[in-house]
Amino acid sequence: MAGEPQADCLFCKIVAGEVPATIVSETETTVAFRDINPQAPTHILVIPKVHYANALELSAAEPAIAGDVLHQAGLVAAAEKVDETGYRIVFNTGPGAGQTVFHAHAHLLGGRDLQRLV
Ligand code: IU
Repeated sequence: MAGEPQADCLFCKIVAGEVPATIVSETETTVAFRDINPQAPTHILVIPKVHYANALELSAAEPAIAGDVLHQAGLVAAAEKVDETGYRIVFNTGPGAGQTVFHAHAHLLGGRDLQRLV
């Protein structure tokens, strides 16, 4: 069923505590943890506890939870003190954009000079 945990999903396993992760925050609807292959001094993934393949599917089915992910990313940015210098929130969507884990997630990147993308 939509939103239910998927047996073969790494991030569902992190939500369930079956795979270890360095968790920096947890709410009723979200978990935030450090990326194992950080691309910046602060590189944190904020994910919904429910399973949707990408941010668009999440926002279509559960707009309030999509908002929670974004809100939580901002709170984590402030906790990491990257809000003063600036940070980037990225939702890779689809293999062509580099998405490798098909459970919606926001990358929060900060702590270094971030090249302008657009
Ligand atoms: P992507 O947008 O789907 O490519 O992001 C997936 C991220 O998940 C990527 O940056 C990985 O380094 C990260 N990750 C992780 O934090 N822990 C893991 O066990 C695995 C991937 I596998």
